[in-house]
Amino acid sequence: MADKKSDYGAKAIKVLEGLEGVRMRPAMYIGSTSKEGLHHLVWEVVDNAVDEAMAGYCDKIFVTLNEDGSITIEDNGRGIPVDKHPQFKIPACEVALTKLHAGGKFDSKSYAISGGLHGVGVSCVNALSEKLILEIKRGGKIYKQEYSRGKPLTKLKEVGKTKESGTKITFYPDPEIFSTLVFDYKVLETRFRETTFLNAGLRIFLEDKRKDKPNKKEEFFAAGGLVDFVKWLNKSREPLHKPFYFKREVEGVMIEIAFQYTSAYQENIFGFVNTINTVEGGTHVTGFRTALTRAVNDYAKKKGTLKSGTLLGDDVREGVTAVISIKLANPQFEGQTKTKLGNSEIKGYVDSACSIALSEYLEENPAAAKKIVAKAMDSAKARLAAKKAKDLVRRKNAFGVGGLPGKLADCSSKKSENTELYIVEGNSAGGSAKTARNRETQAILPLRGKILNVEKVNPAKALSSEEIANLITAIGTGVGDEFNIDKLRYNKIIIMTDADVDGGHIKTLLLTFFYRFMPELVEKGYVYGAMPPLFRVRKKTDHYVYSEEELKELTKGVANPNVTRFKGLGEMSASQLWETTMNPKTRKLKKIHVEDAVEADQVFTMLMGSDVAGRKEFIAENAREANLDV
Ligand code: 0RA
Repeated sequence: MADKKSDYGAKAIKVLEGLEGVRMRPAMYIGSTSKEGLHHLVWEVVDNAVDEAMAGYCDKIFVTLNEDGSITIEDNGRGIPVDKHPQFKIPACEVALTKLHAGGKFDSKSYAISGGLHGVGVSCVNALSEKLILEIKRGGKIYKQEYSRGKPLTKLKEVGKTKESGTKITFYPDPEIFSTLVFDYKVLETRFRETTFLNAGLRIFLEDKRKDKPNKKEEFFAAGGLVDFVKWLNKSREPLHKPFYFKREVEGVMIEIAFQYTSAYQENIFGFVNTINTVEGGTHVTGFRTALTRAVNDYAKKKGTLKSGTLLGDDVREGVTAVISIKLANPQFEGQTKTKLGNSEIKGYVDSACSIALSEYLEENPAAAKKIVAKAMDSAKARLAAKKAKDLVRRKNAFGVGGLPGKLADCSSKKSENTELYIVEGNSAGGSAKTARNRETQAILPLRGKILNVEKVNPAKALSSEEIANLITAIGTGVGDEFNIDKLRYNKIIIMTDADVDGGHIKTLLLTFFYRFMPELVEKGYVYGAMPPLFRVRKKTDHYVYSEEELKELTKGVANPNVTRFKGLGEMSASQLWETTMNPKTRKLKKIHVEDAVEADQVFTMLMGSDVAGRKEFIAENAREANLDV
């Protein structure tokens, strides 16, 4: 009797481990049930097609956002096998779609994506779809099968003949599971561009056919793979040489690297493992950094350019844009967002392969090598100057109360959980904000006009600017290698500028500063944009209005609406400013996200760098959102 019971228990657990488990705890499989999780479904299917491309059987993937809100992913690979599965006695494709972890892994594809949240299989997509339609072209025939919430609605049927092969999956994400069902074209676009850069020769076609969205169609294709990737990343920068590229296999690990130095002052290194963007870095990135520092130092010493001392890693990486893409069978992902490669052997593999390739490259390309060394030596000089400037900042600040800038009206609370720093455009608005604020929790730092564009000057110059020094001391964390999040003096940093072009520009300058000098603040969600109202509409009571659409809505059918347009923060009284923009109970704040490091880097370089034409186009395209949505 007891035995029977435990038998039953084991069976029950088996069932729970199936697709029921995926529907019960979707976040465990796809990370979340919000926008990110929704897009994860797409990555799951597309990654399977990309695996097929990596194995050499597929060169086209079509992704279509359909009129009815569903999405179709079609590839010209071999097609998921349809023959009877020996164990389950149903077609192999049905196993792939209904059994957990059975998806895409029949044969041992050496680099199949298998780490972190990825590689949970198409069965998860099926489980979390209200409806899914599978179409396979294989062996001269076309097959079709429909599913709902992971269960087959029909048997796999033969529906026609064909000379082609491939897999087509259309799915409707389940409204019972997801808080949003709307795919974001931009998110898909960014990802697919990246995917084609990482898989030279693969074409991805993206089309938006949805009724309420602008119709769009794009083809992503990079014949030059990683070389095209660094060129694209540098399109708003001034390159110093032709991109370097190499590809080598070490102990079964495919290592592929491209880089190009530019006249910029930042380093931009992007790591990928099995085409997954490793935002937190890892052993592959460390291996490259080590090799680059050593190779440049060795070369500079050998040629007699560097007579004494050593160039630091920071010096050598100034202005470099690099993409490191490795493919391996068993990646171990670590870190807060599971985007850091942990495999310890990889550091050595990448380091030794790179060291040889880099030394060869420098020897064979003396013109490029000379520029790279000169850049690193300039950076070392600037670093020493910056150290002096930082010391100066420290001394300057010693004159303020408690080492804080004189212009800062600090809050009285020392508990950082609920304190806020308002960075305010203009001294007059700063004055109103000081009157309006809650003195206990809200600190005000007024800015005199525009801050320096940190994208266009070297770090030493940026740090010697008084406005920037004030910002750094008020925030408390320090910058660069001295940055320490534990020293952050406020729980929110709020940028409050006028809702006009100048205000937008100041906001972008500030965001550039944060992104380049204190990226962790943006990544961890400490930085916000204040949302001052655009209009006041006087009816029985006063209404504050934050957009043109809202204004239309509110004044619809009113003969002579009483509307005041706020041109700037300075036009509001202290009490209006409090009510509309500063009172935590009634204000609107917009959190600044760094959605994707690659995307953010592009936006910042374009907005703040020297590519004027690109900037104009971007601003025209993105209008008001441009300054907020980065
Ligand atoms: C298992 C085995 C084979 C291909 C696939 C799965 C496959 C899965 C997906 C998912 C989307 N597109 C796909 N394309 C292929 C290889 C079968 C063979 O040996 O012919």
